[in-house]
Amino acid sequence: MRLLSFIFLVSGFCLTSYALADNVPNSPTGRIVLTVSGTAIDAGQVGFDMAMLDALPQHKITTHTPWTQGPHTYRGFSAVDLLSYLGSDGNLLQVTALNQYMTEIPISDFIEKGAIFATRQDERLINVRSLGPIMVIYPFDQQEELKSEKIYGRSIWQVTHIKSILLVD
Ligand SMILES: Nc1nc2c(c(=O)[nH]1)N[C@H]1C(S)=C(S)[C@@H](COP(=O)(O)O)O[C@H]1N2
Ligand SMILES: [Mo]
Repeated sequence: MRLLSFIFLVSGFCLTSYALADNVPNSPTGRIVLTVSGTAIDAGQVGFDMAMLDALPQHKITTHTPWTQGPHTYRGFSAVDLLSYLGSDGNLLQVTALNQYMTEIPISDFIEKGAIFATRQDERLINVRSLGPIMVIYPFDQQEELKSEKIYGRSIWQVTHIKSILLVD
């Protein structure tokens, strides 16, 4: 009986992840806004247009940030879903911006600290002038301890490339 429920659980999980991957278009048709490379990504580098990023599960954060006026509602995807779609087993991201600024973000920030890659601000696409098209947002208003230089340094905007790395200790 216990084995049977285990099998149900596992097959349920597989179906869910398959459905998720199946949901995301295989290749971009629009402008590529993000490239992703790294551990266990056989294709080398994968390009994403906005439609592909929108097909990942969406998460919302309403918060102030040190770089924007007033509270805004940010919507976007989690690194966890991005890596699971790509089949990458990385636990650390090297994230690069348009201005070549680079920062490292542990995957645990997307699970424990609730960080997201935001592609919308108040349901609108974010243009480069407004620090888009993709910015890393933490729920600063919800967790005081996020207001630190360490987390500000990880709050990268104008994101263009993500490299997934598997750190083993
Ligand atoms: N695209 C991009 N994001 C970035 C940076 C940058 O130079 N470019 N600087 C980072 C650092 S080191 C900090 S502390 C915060 C705040 O940067 P600011 O002091 O220029 O506002 O943004 C982070 N995000
Ligand atoms: Mo910084």
